[in-house]
Amino acid sequence: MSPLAVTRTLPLDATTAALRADVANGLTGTPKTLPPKWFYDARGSGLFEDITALPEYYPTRAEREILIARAGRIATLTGARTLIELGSGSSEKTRFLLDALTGLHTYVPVDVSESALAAAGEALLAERPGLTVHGLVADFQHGLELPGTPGPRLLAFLGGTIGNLLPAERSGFLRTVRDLLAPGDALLLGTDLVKDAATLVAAYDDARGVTAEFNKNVLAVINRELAADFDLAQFAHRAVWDSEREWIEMRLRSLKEQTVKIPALDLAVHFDAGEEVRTEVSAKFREAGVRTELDAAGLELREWWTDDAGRFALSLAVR
Ligand code: AVJ
Repeated sequence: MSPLAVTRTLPLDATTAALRADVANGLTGTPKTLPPKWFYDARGSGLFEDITALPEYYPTRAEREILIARAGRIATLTGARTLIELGSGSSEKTRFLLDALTGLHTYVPVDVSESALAAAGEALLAERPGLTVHGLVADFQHGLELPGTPGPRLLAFLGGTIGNLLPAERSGFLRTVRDLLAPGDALLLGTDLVKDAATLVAAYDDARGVTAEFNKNVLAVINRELAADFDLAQFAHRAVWDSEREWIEMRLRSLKEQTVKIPALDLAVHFDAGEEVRTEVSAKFREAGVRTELDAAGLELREWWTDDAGRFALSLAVR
């Protein structure tokens, strides 16, 4: 078995520097915000895995249903020799693609979570000893440098994670993707779809409170990395559907007036009672919107597949 290669494009101290900058900017602005990528330390990645099994959180199951139904078609249409997966997480759903892509030479999982990458990479190598696996610990929002791998390449961005980007970030991201693709390469994009508010809110505010724990985990990450003193019990989880912008917002609401110290930033952050920090935007899509956004980035939508219940979509686009 070939060893698992993992490349960190950002050194560890750059990750900490990015966290420091995000926390300093996000908690001194109005309204307060924190970027969702900081949920995913080892505990947060584990909590997200738990979320995907919750009865209320349908996106993972819906996307799996589409992948199972369409993997063969995706393999035929793309003939991919390299699969690049952004935000690969546990790579669980990727199995269906990997099994269908019979000509595959290299798999490049890209994730901010080194723990998730290493575990997934090792498991895959054990199952597919012939496959070259080259993990990248990277933040794909800040430019991607991919290893030279054989084409045609299929770049997969699953789970609906593109919805975590704000509209301006999304268009920048899609342009970056377009620039990474050569003619003949393809993008496989997972998007959660607009649906009734009750279903959406329940998916982000589950009865067992796993999503609440996941949301509060960002405070635990800041406590650990920046020596802050957030009391997680003094913040409440909220999930709000914004019907204008068609996105879910996760927020943390301060349960009392309080001041939190963040010594590593030489910062004291004041919270009014009831003040909210936006910790995640999760945009929901429609076919016309996805087509328009791809088009604006120089990508052409070729296939649009949904699950039977029409909750989630996979798009196949080419340059
Ligand atoms: C994995 C980023 C797509 O936005 O639905 C799950 C993360 N947040 N529950 C999403 C998430 C709250 C998830 N993504």
